Amino acid sequence: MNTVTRLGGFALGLAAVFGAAYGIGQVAGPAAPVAESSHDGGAVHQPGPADQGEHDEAADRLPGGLLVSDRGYTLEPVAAPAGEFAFRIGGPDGRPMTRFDVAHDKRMHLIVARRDLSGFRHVHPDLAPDGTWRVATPLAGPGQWRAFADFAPTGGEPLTLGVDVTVPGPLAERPLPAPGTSTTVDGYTVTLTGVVRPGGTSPLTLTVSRDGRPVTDLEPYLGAYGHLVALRRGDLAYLHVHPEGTPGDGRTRPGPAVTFLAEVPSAGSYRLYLDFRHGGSVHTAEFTVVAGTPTTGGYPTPGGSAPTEGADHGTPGHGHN
Ligand SMILES: [Cu+2]
Repeated sequence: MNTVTRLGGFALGLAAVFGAAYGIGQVAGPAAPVAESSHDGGAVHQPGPADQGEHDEAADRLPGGLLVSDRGYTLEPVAAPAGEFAFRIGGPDGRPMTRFDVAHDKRMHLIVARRDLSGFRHVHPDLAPDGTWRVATPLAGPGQWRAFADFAPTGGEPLTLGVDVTVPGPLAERPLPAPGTSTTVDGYTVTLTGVVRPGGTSPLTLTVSRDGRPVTDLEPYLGAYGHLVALRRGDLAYLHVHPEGTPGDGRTRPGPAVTFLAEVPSAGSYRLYLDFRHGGSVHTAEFTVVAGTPTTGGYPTPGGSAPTEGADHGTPGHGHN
């Protein structure tokens, strides 16, 4: 397909998707522009109704990122110019949130990945006074994307909301790379040690080397020597992963090893994305790991045919290029 045509369709498609989402937001909540925050400096919003409480209990059992709306907060994509991704976080009072706490050095972490777990990006949007977050679009081409907003609203608990965003165009689903304990990115080799156990917290250590030598001068990134995101295959559950130690605490070394504690809720395949900073740039090393009993049934495997019955992915006839 002609590139210009394809890009044109891409931009129009984005406008259409965001336009639709924006319309829903307008109907569902107060649309009045927020001239001034209604915070009174003291009161903390308490979700009152009993059904809200039950909802919260259910949500507490879920991994992050599966819900577009949780605990009164809603992730709302809004119309944006071509080349930009924009969204708001609707607050418990229905208005866009404008106050967020800093977590991991930022007030907002936006993570995107295609539903096939390819195309991962981790970016930090800018907040406009009206509560709109904007960033150069991290959606790198056509596909079914999941966008995660990871944030801590002032006065509320940290949470991660997720929303689907479709970027129209030729769809080429990529098979999930095979599980492995070593990968290369930008000239770095990163190895993974540790066993991912379902239903608990698993220590994972990632070790960075370059040209066969350990990298011992990693640079702090987001308040740590690495930032790890894990997504579950099948539903893109967004898992909590905490780095062990912080730069400057007197015991945490700037590489070559960085250790994380990953909470893995179930058996299955996960994709790990390690962001680390070295040489003034952020690099992302990716791994596929399997927790518990491998769940290969229903998914296509690289280089081979696999049963596709009952799978969302692997529709017969899909090209894997
Ligand atoms: Cu971030």
